[in-house]
Amino acid sequence: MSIPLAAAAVVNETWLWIGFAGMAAGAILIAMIGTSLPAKERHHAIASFLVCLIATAAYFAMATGAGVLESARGIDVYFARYIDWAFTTPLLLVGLLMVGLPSLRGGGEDGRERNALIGGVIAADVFMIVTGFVAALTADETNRYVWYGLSCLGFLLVLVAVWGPVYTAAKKQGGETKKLWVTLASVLTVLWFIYPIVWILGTEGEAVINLTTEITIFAIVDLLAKVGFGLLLVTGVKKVYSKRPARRSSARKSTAKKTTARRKTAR
Ligand code: RET
Repeated sequence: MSIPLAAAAVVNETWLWIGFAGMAAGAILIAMIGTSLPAKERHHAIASFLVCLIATAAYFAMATGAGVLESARGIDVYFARYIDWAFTTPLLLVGLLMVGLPSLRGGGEDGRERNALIGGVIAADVFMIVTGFVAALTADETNRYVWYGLSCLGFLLVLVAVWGPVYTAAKKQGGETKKLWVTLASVLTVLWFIYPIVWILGTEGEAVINLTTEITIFAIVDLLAKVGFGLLLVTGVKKVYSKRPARRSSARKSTAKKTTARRKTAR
């Protein structure tokens, strides 16, 4: 069934404004929950807040027409999405990795390995978004699918890292942390799979679904992947932290020891 053009434009704009309002509400809610998190864990709320803030701006740009361009193929490309995703997807992944990877004290070889893993995941993710954007702009069909394939490769690398070394680390942490990580990683994986599917079925790919359906699905999935995931993360971290027995970190203990020793020698 085809919708009259003017009516479709109204529906598109309405969904973009729903996206805008939902992201803004999510940002406020996450910031409020963030204030009740212990200082050590507050970075989760800050990252999730930023994810929603960036998306609020992207949806505002798309709803007002500033975030869309006409490609060489003559289709509307909502480029604001890709700018949004280039910043928000790494933030979401870092949130997941910060739950799964154990906190390190002292650094050393473990710290280098951990940094390389985080850097690698972010690089593969940004590669996925940038090549996806190039695919959207490419007029030649073969080339477009080459870019799409490259983007899917980036996505695969992200998933391999998440369900490989990060999962192994999360399992080692055990208990509530492991449970929270598995929930977050499963939600993220299922939701993220929807993006390349909608893309290929949508106007940038095979145009099996119309622009209105595409905008509607992206708005709903975006809200779930950003606000829903963010809420799951901050409330989950709050719960896990409140169950953890209070303990002084070994790093702080050793600093305290060094300070006492220094004070003694000074006397
Ligand atoms: C594209 C098209 C090319 C192939 C692939 C894609 C994957 C996109 C993903 C986006 C995730 C966005 C999120 C945003 C909100 O928080 C670029 C659509 C693989 C996975 C989670």
